[in-house]
Amino acid sequence: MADTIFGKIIRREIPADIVYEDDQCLAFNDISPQAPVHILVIPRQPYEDATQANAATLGHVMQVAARLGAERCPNGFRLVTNIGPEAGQSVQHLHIHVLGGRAMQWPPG
Ligand code: DGP
Repeated sequence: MADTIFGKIIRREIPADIVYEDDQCLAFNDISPQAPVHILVIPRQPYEDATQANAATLGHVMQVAARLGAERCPNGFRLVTNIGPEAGQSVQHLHIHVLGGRAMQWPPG
C-alpha cells in the first residue's frame, strides 16, 4: 500500500508528540485536536484501515487505545476509527482516535 504521513512518523522522518510505543504500535497526539485529549494509536504495519488489519493487530491497537483513554480520561472517553470517505478518513493508515476530556455528543456528526 502507499506510504502516508503516519509511515513517516513511524520512521521518525517527521516529528510527532509520541505518548506511547511498543513493538507493534505507536501513539501520538493529534496535530488538530478535537478534544482536550486527542491521541492517535497506529500499528507499525501500514494497514489501510480496520477492514484490512488482522485480528491480533486490531485487538492490540484497540487495547492500547483503551488503556491510554482510561489513564487520561477518568470520566470517560471515545474510541473512533474512520473508514473511507463518507466517514472522513483522511490518512490511509489504520488509526484509532482516543478522544476525551470533555462531554461528547451522540450521535457523532
Ligand atoms: P482521519 O480523519 O480519521 O483520517 O484522522 C486523521 C487524523 O490525523 C486527523 O485528526 C489529523 C491527524 N494528522 C494528520 N496529519 C498529521 C500529522 O502529521 N501529525 C499528527 N500528529 N497528526 C496528524
